[in-house]
Amino acid sequence: MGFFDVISPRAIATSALVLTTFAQDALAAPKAPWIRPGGGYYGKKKMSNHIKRAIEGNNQKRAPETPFCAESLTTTVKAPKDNVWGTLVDVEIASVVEWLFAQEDLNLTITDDATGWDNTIQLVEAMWPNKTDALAYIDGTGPAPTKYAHVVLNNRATEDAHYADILVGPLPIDNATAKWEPLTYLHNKPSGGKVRNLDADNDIVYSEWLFKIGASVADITLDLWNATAMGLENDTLSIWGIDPLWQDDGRIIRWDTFWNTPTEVFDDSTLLPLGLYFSSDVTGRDPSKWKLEGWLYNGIFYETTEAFRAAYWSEGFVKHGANVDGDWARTDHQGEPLPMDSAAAPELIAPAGNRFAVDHKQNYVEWQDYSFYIGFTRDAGMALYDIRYKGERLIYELGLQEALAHYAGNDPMNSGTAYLDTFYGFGPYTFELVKGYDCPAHAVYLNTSFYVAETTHTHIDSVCLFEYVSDFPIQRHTTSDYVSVTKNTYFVARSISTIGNYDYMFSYSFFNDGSISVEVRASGYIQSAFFAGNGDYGFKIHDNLSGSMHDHVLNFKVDFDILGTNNSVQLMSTVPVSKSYPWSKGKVRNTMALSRSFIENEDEGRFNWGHNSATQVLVVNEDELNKHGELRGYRILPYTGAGHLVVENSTNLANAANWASHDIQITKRKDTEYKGAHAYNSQDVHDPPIDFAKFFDGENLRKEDLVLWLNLGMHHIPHTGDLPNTVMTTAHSGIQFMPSNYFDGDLSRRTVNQVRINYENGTATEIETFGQFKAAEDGSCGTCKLDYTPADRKHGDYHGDIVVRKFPFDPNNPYFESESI
Ligand SMILES: *[C@@H]1O[C@H](CO)[C@@H](O)[C@H](O)[C@H]1NC(C)=O
Ligand SMILES: *[C@@H]1O[C@H](CO)[C@@H](O)[C@H](O)[C@H]1NC(C)=O
Ligand SMILES: *[C@@H]1O[C@H](CO)[C@@H](O)[C@H](O)[C@H]1NC(C)=O
Ligand SMILES: *[C@@H]1O[C@H](CO)[C@@H](O)[C@H](O)[C@H]1NC(C)=O
Ligand SMILES: *[C@@H]1O[C@H](CO)[C@@H](O)[C@H](O)[C@H]1NC(C)=O
Ligand SMILES: *[C@@H]1O[C@H](CO)[C@@H](O)[C@H](O)[C@H]1NC(C)=O
Ligand SMILES: *[C@@H]1O[C@H](CO)[C@@H](O)[C@H](O)[C@H]1NC(C)=O
Ligand SMILES: *[C@@H]1O[C@H](CO)[C@@H](O)[C@H](O)[C@H]1NC(C)=O
Ligand SMILES: *[C@@H]1O[C@H](CO)[C@@H](O)[C@H](O)[C@H]1NC(C)=O
Ligand SMILES: *[C@@H]1O[C@H](CO)[C@@H](O)[C@H](O)[C@H]1NC(C)=O
Ligand SMILES: [Cu+2]
Repeated sequence: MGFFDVISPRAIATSALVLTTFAQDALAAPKAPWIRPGGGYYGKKKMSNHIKRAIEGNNQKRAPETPFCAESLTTTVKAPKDNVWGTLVDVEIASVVEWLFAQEDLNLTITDDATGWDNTIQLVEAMWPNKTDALAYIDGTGPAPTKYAHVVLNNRATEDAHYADILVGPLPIDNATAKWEPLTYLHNKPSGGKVRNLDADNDIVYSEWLFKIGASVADITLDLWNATAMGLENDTLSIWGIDPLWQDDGRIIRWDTFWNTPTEVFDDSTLLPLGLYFSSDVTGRDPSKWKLEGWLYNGIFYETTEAFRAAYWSEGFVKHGANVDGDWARTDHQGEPLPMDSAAAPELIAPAGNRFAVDHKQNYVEWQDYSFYIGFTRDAGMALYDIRYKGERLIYELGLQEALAHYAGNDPMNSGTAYLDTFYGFGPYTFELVKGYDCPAHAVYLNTSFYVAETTHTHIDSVCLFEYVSDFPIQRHTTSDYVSVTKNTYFVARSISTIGNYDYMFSYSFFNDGSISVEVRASGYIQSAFFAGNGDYGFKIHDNLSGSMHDHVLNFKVDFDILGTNNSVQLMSTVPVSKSYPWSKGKVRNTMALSRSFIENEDEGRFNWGHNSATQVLVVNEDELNKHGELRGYRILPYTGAGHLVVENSTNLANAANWASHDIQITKRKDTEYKGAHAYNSQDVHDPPIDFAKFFDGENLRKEDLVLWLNLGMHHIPHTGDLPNTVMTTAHSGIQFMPSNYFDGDLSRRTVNQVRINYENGTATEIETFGQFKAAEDGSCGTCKLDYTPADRKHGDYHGDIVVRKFPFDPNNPYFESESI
């Protein structure tokens, strides 16, 4: 533990007197050639009375006296209602699993004992309530919604292997009343809640297929790379390929390729493609009927292994070099240390402790005037519910629906890759956060958990909640008499999911002006391509390596409730006009004006950000005007770049990701259209369980409960700077929701974390701090000790997953085991 003296706020206030001397010099210096009308810079105006009154008013509303030093704030709170979007508790999961195994008609086998021809339980989690029931409960007019479990069965004891979505309940389980039924209403095709499983034989696909093929060309792989992929201990190649599998003409076709394997702990195999591809028809569940369909090397396709081998060993065959592991692919520190870099770097501290409250049991958060609940699912990870400002709901639900990474290339591997990541699930890969790196060390951390194979895994400290002060003020203004400036303190809820090679960071931020942002950043290893002939699809970024171009598109559901559920979307554009006015002396003036319209129905409900950012997208309540007669609402705008999928009518995806085609899509909210995508859409791309396009059937969107489906994304063309890892500074996309005539003025005036300094003749004559240093002024806590330990000294607490067995239920013997993909 290191104890450092922190200069007292009071001392800061005093030293401001000194500092203004320098400020005055700076102010005296510039002589702008023109003066903007309305600017107070050169006009020695006196402070207006209304500003004075506002300041006096603020002084009267000073917070009650609180000691300034740490650990004085109440950081727990009781949620007003139980979190109806929360997870099931251990005993609930255990009872559901026990009950499921007792149902003979389900014919279930314990996962550990199961072969590829047994039915198993894939998932047990809380079923979300329908919105009307949830609203009745949280708004105080109805009972808590009846609890059910959402269960997914992996039914593989059949030729037609499939996943089955079922509902089990009510909870708590009572043998007399519990039942299961297919969960059909979320699928928008007649499916009985079932989705075919193309992955059913994953337990034998290597032993019975891929390694046999690897062995069949061992002479070639040894000659090319002095290595094999045949299921042996000494293999140093791996084989894997496209996702989703090709699903055309009733056949299921794989394309796979060879990769070098890392020689150290670093996960860089996706940087080591080798440029040899093969295709197989794996239709049906009998590997003896699967068929190798050909080889591709250096742009030449060979229909059989014999043809490929003959060509390979013939004279003049062109062989390319390999991509080989090395320091270039490893993320550890390399190169000359940076100047002064080993000295302690700046760090944000929370000297008074955290200034927000959490109900840890209900995952409910209050920060300043905001409150919300946190939900968590296997498919999409963290989501926020019932986001309120001063008790008034702004958003019912805000959460990720699906994330797509769509590649392209001159080879079938890259051309055929279009990951739909909820198949793998964001929940299971929401790993423990690293304190002081992923989030500030002083953040509040929450656990998340998910079901897998009759256990629940808990990721300790995998969601973080923290307040931060940005490096820029939210407000400022200077005149020749005073300067006024307000800190930009904001609140963040964050989690990170590592899906295979890629790490997605999700940040939901709440600001003092009433705005909210949703941001995604990405890091981790790119999935790269072999360089040969790939110039139109990426940069050459290493010896034999192409940074394979791809689009990331991440869809978020935002169910706004602006002053109730009857909402509309208004478009307001700044447009050029040529117009004459009574005062324009008969001349037409080329100028601009506003043009307004409403999105009337779902036929108009899919569109992109307007040209030149000139169109505002406003979610409004047409029946709620402010006192000036304007519609109260929230504006939706891109924050740091947002985008949709460039590929049109993707051959890989068919109908599996119809949500990716536009920036903004608006539907009438329905219980049957709860999710924009199904986690198993990749299993049946032509006729997926949830085809988003089917949501659009012309329904009215004026004064309705609306859902906005918003895409964040990046057109990612990896360059040398993506080696060894993509960096979050630039792999970044965000969207903002900002109040538009929703509040009477700028809400950030309510923070006392601002200062006004009046000055005259080289001296600060008045320093108004609005009560923020009250305790210090009393002398109760002039200097406070900061309990500060650099985060790096605490990493010994990093755990990985805690696992608790659910069948048989064994809550007292947790163990550690982490899995990644
Ligand atoms: C139940 O599953 C087993 C495999 O676990 C399978 O052999 C059997 O045929 C299945 N029974 C029925 C009725 O489907
Ligand atoms: C419910 O049924 C299961 C299986 O038949 C049994 O093990 C369990 O004890 C029963 N539970 C109750 C509360 O009756
Ligand atoms: C080929 O690999 C083997 C086993 O990994 C190794 O012993 C041998 O040195 C390698 N040969 C060459 C030419 O790199
Ligand atoms: C791997 O081991 C097998 C024996 O298990 C041997 O035949 C083969 O040559 C080895 N391969 C390499 C690349 O060293
Ligand atoms: C997270 O899990 C750990 C280990 O089970 C436990 O000690 C801790 O109390 C949990 N945290 C919360 C906020 O529930
Ligand atoms: C491919 O990589 C090898 C080393 O593995 C190198 O010798 C060769 O020059 C590279 N070829 C190209 C075209 O970059
Ligand atoms: C919402 O609109 C419906 C008719 O479209 C109306 O019946 C209902 O009263 C409205 N709700 C509110 C809160 O205004
Ligand atoms: C999408 O592409 C497929 C195959 O090329 C074609 O059959 C289908 O008509 C296309 N659909 C649209 C909407 O363009
Ligand atoms: C939720 O809504 C769906 C679709 O209308 C309906 O089928 C289902 O029964 C509802 N669930 C509950 C618990 O009422
Ligand atoms: C500032 O200087 C002016 C002119 O010298 C003088 O009239 C005024 O009283 C001074 N103000 C203060 C606060 O000293
Ligand atoms: Cu990328």
